[in-house]
Amino acid sequence: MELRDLGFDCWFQEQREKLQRTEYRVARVTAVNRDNYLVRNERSEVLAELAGNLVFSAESSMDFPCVGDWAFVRYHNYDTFATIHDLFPRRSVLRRKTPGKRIDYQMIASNIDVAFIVQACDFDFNVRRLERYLVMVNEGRIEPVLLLTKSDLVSSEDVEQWISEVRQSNIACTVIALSNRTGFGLDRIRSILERGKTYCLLGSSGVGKTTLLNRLVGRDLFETNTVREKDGKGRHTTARRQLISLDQGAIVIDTPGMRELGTIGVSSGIDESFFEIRELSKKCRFTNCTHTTEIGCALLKAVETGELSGGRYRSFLKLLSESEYHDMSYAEKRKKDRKFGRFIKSAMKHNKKK
Ligand SMILES: Nc1nc2c(ncn2[C@@H]2O[C@H](COP(=O)(O)OP(=O)(O)OP(=O)(O)O)[C@@H](O)[C@H]2O)c(=O)[nH]1
Ligand SMILES: [Mg+2]
Ligand SMILES: [Zn+2]
Repeated sequence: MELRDLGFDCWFQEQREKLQRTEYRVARVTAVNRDNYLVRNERSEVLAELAGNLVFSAESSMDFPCVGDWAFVRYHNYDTFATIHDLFPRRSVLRRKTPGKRIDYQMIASNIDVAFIVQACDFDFNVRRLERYLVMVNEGRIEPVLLLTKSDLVSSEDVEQWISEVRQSNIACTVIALSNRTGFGLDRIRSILERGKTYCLLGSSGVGKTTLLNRLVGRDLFETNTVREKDGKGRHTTARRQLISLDQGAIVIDTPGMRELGTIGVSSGIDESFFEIRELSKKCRFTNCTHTTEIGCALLKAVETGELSGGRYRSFLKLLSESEYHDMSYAEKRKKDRKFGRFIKSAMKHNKKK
């Protein structure tokens, strides 16, 4: 195995030459535990700890290693243990805002090429949630692919219906329906996996992320669990994020099911995920249009004529207000906090009247 097989491509090679940290070796962070890390290089995977300088210079959670990071490390005890001294710049990141008022991010993974957003056909399909994931993925400059699992539990008409709902929402990403049980669709997934590229599995608990990974590995390497009978929800079986190399050369990161995505806190991903709304809004009469009550608002008009679906419009407004909220100062936030609920409510009500 070479570093290239772990995803160390020319971009990282260039960074390495630029940074000139020749006193260190290079390894990829494959798991983050409570007190330590796992790092892998072309030879082996070993436990690692943070070097003091990294701990002391860290200013936020973003400065700590996350799964997928490339790191400058030193090996000890005949290469059985490592210390992490610095991180490579990240080419892409998946992160979400931590719940609560404090503005901090929880890192999900880094240096991902493709994010598989996984939803189960039988209990989990939801376009609005998909849009939230897309904002996060687009903001991280990562290519999204939607996987609809458990196609064996619904009719093929249902699957068609879900896919057309996605298309009606102007979501252009690749959609693959599959069944881990029958194997339907797995060939299509295998055919898009490329050697040396990193893929990340995202989605609610119980949708079959780990089962899919086991199918790709070819044996039951990782623990999976049945979903609860009463609501079909998962049991949060996967407890930590980890990076796995497949025999055919692709790299996959499995993640624990997310309870919620949290507020988005970013606006750049929204523009990409709602590009048709962004285009439309250029036609609003006022450049600072809030798209809620203004005369001459192109969005409100489009909802009225049915050109834009009410659901997608509400979803856009909601994500937009979350991101604006994030960009405000603390004082502004406290003031807006009280108004915020009312704002959303009235925007929704306004739209319902249409
Ligand atoms: N019928 C059917 N069941 C599936 C399919 N994929 C997964 N399952 C079942 O769904 C349950 C949950 O699968 P997991 O792979 O543990 O789900 P997960 O997304 O990894 O869940 P967390 O680790 O909790 O986030 C298991 O009982 C799987 O056997 C599928 O395509 N069809
Ligand atoms: Mg799992
Ligand atoms: Zn407008």
